[in-house]
Amino acid sequence: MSFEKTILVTGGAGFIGCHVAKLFVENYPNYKIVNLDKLTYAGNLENLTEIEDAPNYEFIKGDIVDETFITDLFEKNQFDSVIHLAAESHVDRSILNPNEFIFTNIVGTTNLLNAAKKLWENGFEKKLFYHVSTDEVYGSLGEEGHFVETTPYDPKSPYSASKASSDHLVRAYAHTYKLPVVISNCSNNYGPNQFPEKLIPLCIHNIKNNLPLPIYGKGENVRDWLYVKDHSDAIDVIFHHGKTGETYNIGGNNEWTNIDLVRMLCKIMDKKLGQNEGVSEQLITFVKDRAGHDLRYAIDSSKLKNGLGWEPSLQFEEGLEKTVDWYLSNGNWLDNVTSGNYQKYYETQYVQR
Ligand code: NAD
Ligand code: TDX
Repeated sequence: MSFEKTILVTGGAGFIGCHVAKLFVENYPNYKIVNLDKLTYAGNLENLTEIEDAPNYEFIKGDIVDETFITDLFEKNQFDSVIHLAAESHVDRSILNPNEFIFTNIVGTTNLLNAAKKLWENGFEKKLFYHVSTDEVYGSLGEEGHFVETTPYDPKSPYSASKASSDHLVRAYAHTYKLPVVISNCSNNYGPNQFPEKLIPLCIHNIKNNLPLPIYGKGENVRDWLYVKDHSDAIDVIFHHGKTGETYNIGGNNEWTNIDLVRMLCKIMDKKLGQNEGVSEQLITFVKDRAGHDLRYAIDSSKLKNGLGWEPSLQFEEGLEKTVDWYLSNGNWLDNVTSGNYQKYYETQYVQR
């Protein structure tokens, strides 16, 4: 079977990556999608059952930090494009153990850049290295203002510093070697398949199991939330219509303090679990703040909206209900990912506070 393009998706067994992989496999049967993932604690092949037998899909287990493996993989597969999502992605883990973030997010990204540069050395026509990044590279906002694409970088956590570093490397390869790249910086995602270490799925899991809902500090920190399928749609639009060399901010225009968000989630959970309103809220527990906790993120995505016509499609409450429905009807998924080392990680977390 011959394909119009062969695209490497990295981190396609993770939360956002699995939605991107499914979107591309299902919507573009003329593209071959190769999903490369190390299957860390955050990677899960159960996220990909819908496409595992698709004729235009292949999964490869591997580590982007392994330079020789990556160089060989590019030579063997002759990729036309890369959509790079593989990363260590959880801020709290980066505070506990920064080194993994440096290896995967910085060294791993550089290995991919080098392999793409080598493979495409005879011409960059129709080639693209798409780097998926985060709004956290811009640092933390006060009460007012939004991040725009020209906001100076000011990362504050080991995670965001590693992502900022990878963004700089991608831009440096574009500038120095003319590698065709595009970068998007997105706000907080939520939705099906997110590992229950991040705020929303952690609270869903804990309410289900009658466990405390840990709110860092006073719960006044603000995040801008976007449904994961809206993010994958934005990636599709930018991949196909974005201007090479550009950066696009992606956001939900949907700011919530953590405490207000968790209260809304508690109401939805009470309704879905058929219990009296107020039952889940009793689990809210204020705990020691995250070290260096960024106060507020808010994204201005008007460049993407005005230039490429993308907008978020879901209202937050609707998206949260869909998310809760997914977790409640995928109890096995949740049980599987919370077995093994999950409990051990949370014990370490709680001791720290
Ligand atoms: P995730 O942690 O759910 O998934 C990361 C995936 O990368 C996993 O499948 C993991 O196995 C894989 N991986 C990790 N190290 C690897 C390595 N060395 N080699 C190969 N694969 C490896 O992350 P996510 O939330 O889906 O985030 C995906 C990307 O989007 C990341 O680059 C992240 O920085 C970015 N991002 C995330 C958010 C968010 O809210 N989650 C927001 C903006 C940007
Ligand atoms: O138990 C918790 N209690 C709590 O109050 C957890 C896990 C989080 N929080 C707070 C910290 C943040 O202010 O909730 C907010 C959201 O936290 P996370 O879900 O850990 O996300 P955040 O740190 O904002 O980073 C996320 O968005 C940007 C992703 O994890 C990153 O990968 C992405 O780049």
